[in-house]
Parts: sequence; structure tokens; C-alpha cells
Amino acid sequence: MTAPAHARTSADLIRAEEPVLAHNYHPLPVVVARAEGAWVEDVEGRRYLDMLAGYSALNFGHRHPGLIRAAHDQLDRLTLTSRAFHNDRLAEFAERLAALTGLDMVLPMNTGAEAVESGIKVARKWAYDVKGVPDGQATIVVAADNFHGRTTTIVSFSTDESARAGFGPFTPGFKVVPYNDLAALEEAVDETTAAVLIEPIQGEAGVIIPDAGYLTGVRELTRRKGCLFIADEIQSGLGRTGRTLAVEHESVVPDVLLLGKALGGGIVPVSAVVARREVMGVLGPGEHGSTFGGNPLAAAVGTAVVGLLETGEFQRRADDLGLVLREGLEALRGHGVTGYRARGLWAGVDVDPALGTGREISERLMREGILVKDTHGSTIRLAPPLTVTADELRSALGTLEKVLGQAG
Ligand code: IF1
Repeated sequence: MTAPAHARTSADLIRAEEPVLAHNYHPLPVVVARAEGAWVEDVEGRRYLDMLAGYSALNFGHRHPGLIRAAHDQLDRLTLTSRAFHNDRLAEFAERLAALTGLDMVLPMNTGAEAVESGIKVARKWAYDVKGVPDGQATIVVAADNFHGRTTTIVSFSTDESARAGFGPFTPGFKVVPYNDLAALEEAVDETTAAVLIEPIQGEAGVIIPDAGYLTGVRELTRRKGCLFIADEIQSGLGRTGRTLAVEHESVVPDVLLLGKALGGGIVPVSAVVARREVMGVLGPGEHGSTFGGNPLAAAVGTAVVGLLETGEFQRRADDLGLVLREGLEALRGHGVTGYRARGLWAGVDVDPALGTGREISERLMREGILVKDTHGSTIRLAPPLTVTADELRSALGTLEKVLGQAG
């Protein structure tokens, strides 16, 4: 008989997961029980600064009061109708999200992968119905080292063997080109191309920021060649890089925008495809859908998230505090940090492999009260909630310096 839930220690809970939970993750040995703002607390009451923020799903911090209030109010009214009927929250969510992003129409979904899959379907249908690509021959060009989610179609175009192995057969119709390479893109896009699908900054690849002008080049090339530019801003969007959208750093507007993660405020899964009317207009009744897509609880929380972003406050915070982050990382260059890429409150930090793997560094930071997640090799990503203070950021960078000094 296992101990009752309230009496279980972190060790009990980690042990209890082993026989009954799929082993598709290797979490750090910390069991979070409560959280507020940029801080989480484990079962034993130890506090940690959350420098991962749910991979940018917690841009507004844990349990942002305004977002929690929006969720509570909606929970007391209506949570789900399916799209077989209208609900009184969806119109405002779609209107304000379209206005925030500068595009026309919204297809509400739930997870990021669902938004990516929906974007692929809409782009293909646009290629057949509008561009005139012969049925079944549409192609989509993607970048090497991409990360767009975990469904079978999405891993079909992943270049990460660990994400693909054992999951075939794969979905055809995708071409892979090197990221940040306009010449390769020029060569790959042809008359069958429905779209170019890229992350404006590659997250999982290690916060890879393309050369200035790359996004502008993708926009110009896709317009000139008559295919769609799909920007996956599921991780880079909604304030993370110091703008509402990362594409704004080059004043580029894509034809299709994919959003998720922070759109749900860290409370409920909310994602969306936002597109020009000509593109989204290819969908007719019964041609796509989702049980929970556009549900009133998601729409209420999503509208509150859009409300937070309409003020520009979080984008400015990320931009201003990004300076503190970059200054701190620059000071660590040569002192355990071999390189870094940073924009807004988002950084990929390459640690000297001699000091340990990203996982080992993450575990050392955990023991010092800082939670981060390694990506590949010895790169760790830093992505705190945008509510983090300058002092908390400096303290976290100080702890990183301490851990790197102890390591090796
Ligand atoms: C995991 C990574 C990050 C994304 C972009 C779509 C999706 C994601 C740019 C799909 C999701 C998540 C997935 C999550 C960990 C995290 C992740 F490490 F897997 F790659 F952030 F970098 N486009 N990324 O980053 O959204 O379906 O998950 O809602 O799989 O462990 P989702």
C-alpha cells in the first residue's frame, strides 16, 4: 500500500511514477507542488527559480492573477460546447488575436502540434484550390534541425533521428534545406511548393538566430515564387524575444502564423493558426475540426493573454531585461561559456563540454535552486517567465557562474 498522497516525499513520488508512467522523459529529480510568478516549490518546500517557463508556455509566470481570474470566472459559467454550437467567448478571442498579429482569420486548436498539422493541411489545400498545384503533389519546404512537434507527420520532416526512429512509415511531401540559407531555399522552392515552414528562431536546436535579413529574404522569396510563408512562433512568439512576434524584428508579416504554448497562459492548452483571409478561406464546413478547439474556457484564457500582450508591457520587459541577460552571459564568455545566442529573454548557452554535459550542468543548477533544461550536448536554454525581475535574473546568472566555476 503506497503512502497517502499528502504524506509522499519527492522520492516516493518519483518512485511511484516508474511502473505506471511512460518513460518518454528523463525529468530532473525535482517534484514541483506549487508555484507563483517565476518561482516553483517542490514537495519538501524547497524553492527554485524557473528559468525554463514550460518551454515558453509560462511567459506570464506561474498562475498570473489576471489569467487565473479569467479562468475561474469562465469555469463558473461554461467550459465546453464543441463547435457544433457557438459559444459567447470565441468571437472576441478571434477578433483580438487577429488584430494583435496583423492577420485576418483564426483557426483555434489546442496544442502546438495541432496548430502545425492544421497549418500544413490549410497550406496544402490552398496549393490545390488557389495556386493550382495538381492534387496530391503539394510540397512544403522545412529547415534542417527544425522542431515543430511530435506527431507522425511532423516527425516525418524532422532531421533528429531520436525523434523519428521507430515511427515510420512517414508522410511524404516535405523537402529539407539548411536553416538560414536563402540560396538553398531558392533552389528548393518550385511550382509544387505550397509553403515554406520555419521557426523564426530555432528553439530546440539551441536558440539558433538566423542572420539579419534571412526572414526578409524568406518573405520576399515566397511572395515572388507564389508560395506561403508559415512562421512557427509557438515558442518564439507572444513576447519571448522582446516583440509580440519574433518576425517583427525584421518587420516581416507571414501568410500563416502558428501560435501555442503561452497563448494558454500556462493554464489550458490553447493554440491557433492565424492567416490571411485568402488562405484560411480554403476551409469549408466539416473539412477540419477538433473537439476542444475554440472551447469557451480556452477562448476566455486566450483573450486574457491577448489582453496582456496588447499593452506591450511584456514585450518591453523582455527587450529591456534581455540586455541584463546578454551582459551576464557576455561576462561568462571564456569562464565556462564558450558561446551563446540570445534575443529578448531567451538564450541558448553553450557550456564548455569539459565542465560537463547540459544535463549535468542542469542538475548542478537544480541543487542551487535554479531550474533550466539542456537541449543538445552541452547547450542549456534560458527562458524565464517575462515577469522575472532584473535582480532574479542577475542572481540566476551568478548561480550559473558559481556552478561553472565549481564544475570540471
Ligand atoms: C516536448 C522541445 C521545445 C515547439 C515549436 C511546435 C511545438 C513545439 C517551435 C509543438 C513544442 C515543446 C515540446 C516539448 C518540449 C518543447 C520543446 F524540446 F521539444 F523541442 F520547446 F523546444 N513548434 N516544443 O517548440 O507544440 O505540441 O508540444 O504543444 O515534446 O517535450 P506542442
